[in-house]
Amino acid sequence: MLFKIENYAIRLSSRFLRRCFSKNFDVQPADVKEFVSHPNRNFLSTCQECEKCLKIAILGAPNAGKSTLINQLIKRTICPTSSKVHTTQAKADAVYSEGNTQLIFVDTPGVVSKSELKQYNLATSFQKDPKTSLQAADIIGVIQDSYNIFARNKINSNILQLLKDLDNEIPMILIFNKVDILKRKDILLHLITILAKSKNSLKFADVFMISALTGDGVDDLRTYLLDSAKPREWYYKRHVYSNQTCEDIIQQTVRAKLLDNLPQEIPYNMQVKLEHFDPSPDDSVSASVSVTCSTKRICGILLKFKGNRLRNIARTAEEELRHAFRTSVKLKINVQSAK
Ligand SMILES: Nc1nc2c(ncn2[C@@H]2O[C@H](COP(=O)(O)OP(=O)(O)OP(=O)(O)O)[C@@H](O)[C@H]2O)c(=O)[nH]1
Ligand SMILES: [Mg+2]
Repeated sequence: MLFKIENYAIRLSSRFLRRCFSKNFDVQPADVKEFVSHPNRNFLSTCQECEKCLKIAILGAPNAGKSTLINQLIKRTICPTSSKVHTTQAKADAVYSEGNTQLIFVDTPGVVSKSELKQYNLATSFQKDPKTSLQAADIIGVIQDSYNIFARNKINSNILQLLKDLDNEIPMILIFNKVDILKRKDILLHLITILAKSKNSLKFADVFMISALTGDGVDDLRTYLLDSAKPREWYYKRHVYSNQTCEDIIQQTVRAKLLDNLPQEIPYNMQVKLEHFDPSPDDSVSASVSVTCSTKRICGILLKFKGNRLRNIARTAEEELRHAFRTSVKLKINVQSAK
């Protein structure tokens, strides 16, 4: 039965994703390479004349606001965000196409050290993916949380190490985020001096001060990146916004909202799985997701306040998915206990 449901979900998902996402799209990543190396003549001449592309790897400490910024830049809530650390678990491409230019943002998990990886029992992607995201990047955006008094005065040592290990020199920009909650804006000038203008600082091509939450400064950053794009064939088709499947996006969004709404470590141990995904002919989507808690007591915490907590999680996830897919989304969350 479960197998049937999964197959059904995947079959429907591929139909829906044909519009928005690359993974189940008729051009698979492997095919894209083929397409690039053996393009038809018309396509090649059009591309070579006018298409531009830029791949931007976004690096930052956990919770710096990387995913929130990418969502603002691409104008869709594709990347999961929450107030807790380690929301993004693996790298993912988020794509923005405007006119003849395509920007590919690589969202990455917050950079961690080997000991943190072990201590918090994190997947190996937390260490591997920030590094691999740099391999094909044209530019690196380092995000600094300007509100975090413990971290804002220096570039995270794990990031420094990653940048030091790079074989090629890749242009970098420094992005100070969360300026909306900074009471004293003059602190930013001090931060720029010590992080970008001192003798020992990294060489940043430019510095931006933004609020990924309110969108302040994000348009300028997007324009800068559009202007920096290089004449090159696009990697994704115009209507593709992500290399993730719809299934991934729904699961990650629900997990992020669990992180937002449940106390402490509890949500990190929950398993989220898409059970059913049904796009209607009118383009609206209904989906159901199961959340498996380790014990009945944990289920009780999720169902607290007469189910209002769970309803709130479903409603906020629905809103984000609506913004991601640009269509009406109905989401049902089923809670079950592993024991
Ligand atoms: N006030 C304020 N909050 C922000 C801003 N940008 C992000 N946040 C909040 O910071 C928290 C973390 O944002 P994320 O985008 O999930 O951060 P991240 O760097 O992707 O985090 P990880 O994936 O866990 O490494 C969320 O609660 C966001 O709403 C900002 O500009 N201002
Ligand atoms: Mg993130």
